[in-house]
Amino acid sequence: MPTDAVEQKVRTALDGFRIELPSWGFANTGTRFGKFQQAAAAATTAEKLSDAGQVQRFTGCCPTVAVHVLWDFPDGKFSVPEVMLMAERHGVKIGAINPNVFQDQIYKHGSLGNPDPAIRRAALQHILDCIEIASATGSRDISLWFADGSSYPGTANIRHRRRWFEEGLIEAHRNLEPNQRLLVEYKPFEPAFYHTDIADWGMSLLMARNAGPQAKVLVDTGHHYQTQNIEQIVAWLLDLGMLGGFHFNDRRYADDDLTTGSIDPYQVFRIFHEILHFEWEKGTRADIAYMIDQSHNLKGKIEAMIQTVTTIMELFAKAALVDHQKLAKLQESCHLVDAESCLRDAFSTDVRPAIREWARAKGLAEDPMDAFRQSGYLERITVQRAERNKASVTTYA
Ligand code: RM4
Ligand code: MN
Ligand code: MN
Repeated sequence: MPTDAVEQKVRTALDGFRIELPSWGFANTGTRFGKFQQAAAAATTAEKLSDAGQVQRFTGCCPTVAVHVLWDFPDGKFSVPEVMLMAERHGVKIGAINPNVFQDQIYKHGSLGNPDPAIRRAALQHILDCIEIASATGSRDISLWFADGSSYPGTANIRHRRRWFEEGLIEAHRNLEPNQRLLVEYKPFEPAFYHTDIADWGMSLLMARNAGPQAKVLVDTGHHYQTQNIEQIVAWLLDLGMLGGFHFNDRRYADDDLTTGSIDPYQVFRIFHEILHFEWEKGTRADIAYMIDQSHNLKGKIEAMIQTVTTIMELFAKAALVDHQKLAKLQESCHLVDAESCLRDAFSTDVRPAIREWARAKGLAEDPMDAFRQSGYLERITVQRAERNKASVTTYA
């Protein structure tokens, strides 16, 4: 493809591309064996939003930040004005609202799937509070992930729990404003190791369909068994009008929350390809919330996030280079080698010069990582936060 055609396609693709950052991706996290402290990690909502603002400043495509209510809104809905002000100060907006029905002691045996009706009600109440917070922040999506499940055979009534989930989600849906959505995430295991109440995309799909028309499925790329064909799930959900959003990350073994594209960039490309091919075929944009859900225990938080966004932009841009018309014809006539090559040609194209060109035209940094490193921000926050972070060492046991 001639350079100016590549530039043109990349420009159009990136102009309409937005991806949401996770507030929790800037805080100190770890494994179940302990946390490794980073001197520069964010500890407060203000710090998380400030760090997210840096990623937005240098990449230009992350204007919103997903938040976890218990971690980012210490006083629940009363924290909303303050958090919104902080976001504004740092050049970002509040995005998806994530309820937390997995951390409190009452959730030891589940939230909406708990056999105790009082605990089910408490979980539902928290979700309803989050819907209210979403209304106050102007957020469209309430993003639900449940840790519910059981770890030993025979210890839970799987059917009853399914029905309780259905009831809870229907009730949550009833409380949505017309423009809001419930996104239902699935995960095969962890923290439950025998059964998980919403374990795969089919279960999410059924739950979302039962809840109501504003409920959709959220695909976290790390929440699948090995070798599962994620782009097929994406294609099916698109075709059914049920794909609500993504949590991007990469994995090698389980829910590893590694940097997107670090293990298998071709898979991310294939996912974007399914979406862009669908959009080409329908002549309309798919209504999808692209979000990142990563946890960098060893890499510098802000640098890892810039690396992620840059990688995602590249893979999205590559997918935008696919010649859809040509591919559709090749698929129809079953020209297998040429159809596959049509994808591979786009994937093999170096889009980095075109992205630099796009950034220059937008007045953005051509090399976001380098610009961030030159800015002195990291040195500044390291000095400001180091002492405090050292004092908060946590261990596994
Ligand atoms: C879960 C899931 C959720 C995320 C939590 C912290 O594994 O991916 O989306 O909010 O982790
Ligand atoms: Mn997730
Ligand atoms: Mn996860």
